[in-house]
Amino acid sequence: PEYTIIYFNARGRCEAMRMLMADQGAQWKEEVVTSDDWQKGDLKKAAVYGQLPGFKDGDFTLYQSNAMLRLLARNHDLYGKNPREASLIDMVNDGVEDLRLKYLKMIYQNYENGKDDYVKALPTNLGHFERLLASNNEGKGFVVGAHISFADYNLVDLLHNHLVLAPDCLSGFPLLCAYVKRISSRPKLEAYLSSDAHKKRPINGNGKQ
Ligand code: GDS
Repeated sequence: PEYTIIYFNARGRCEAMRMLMADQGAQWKEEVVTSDDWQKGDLKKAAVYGQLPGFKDGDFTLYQSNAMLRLLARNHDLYGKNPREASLIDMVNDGVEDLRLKYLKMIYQNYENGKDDYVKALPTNLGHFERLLASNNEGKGFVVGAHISFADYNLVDLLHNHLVLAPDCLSGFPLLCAYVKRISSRPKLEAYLSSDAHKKRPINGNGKQ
């Protein structure tokens, strides 16, 4: 395989990369880190910011999940056709990151008491993405430009997680709803999403979803 993911047994911050690689026909291998391995401390010391995931492209090692997505985007031409498109793709991805952080905070720190309020705020948080989609090709294609980008994989992954958290969360958003179905049914991506590699891997490391 050309790539290696070093991470805990979770979809977490790596699933958008896995979706991208599967859809682009890239090969990767998984080095799964157990909490026992992590407790030993050596891997934490070796990680640039003391956290996982880590990622290898041949002999090149990288940390920070969004940097990994951008590396893959540069390697596979998934970063727009000019600087303006690239910047819009960054803008979408930063918005995905903002919502992912809120989601992770709720999942890891406040699931029991915070889930209801989190779900109530979703129409506001998801509405931004519905409008972004509407502003590009009437919402019929990708979030930016005429081709898929790394932000599409990241956004669709985040929406998949939200559909598990709150199955009706996209009911007021017809474009997002059709977009998730359209992207998820790209043949190589659909094959990955229906494989055990995806289905049997928990969404989050603490078992909440
Ligand atoms: N910005 C980094 C990236 O994008 O790569 C974030 C990386 C990160 O958070 N890694 C986590 C980690 O290595 C696993 S992702 N944790 C072990 C450690 O720190 O020693 N993170 C905030 C974020 O993603 O921005 C979290 O909320 C993570 N949660 C998500 S899992 C605690 C528990 O189980 O509650 N022991 C760990 C919670 C935790 O790390």
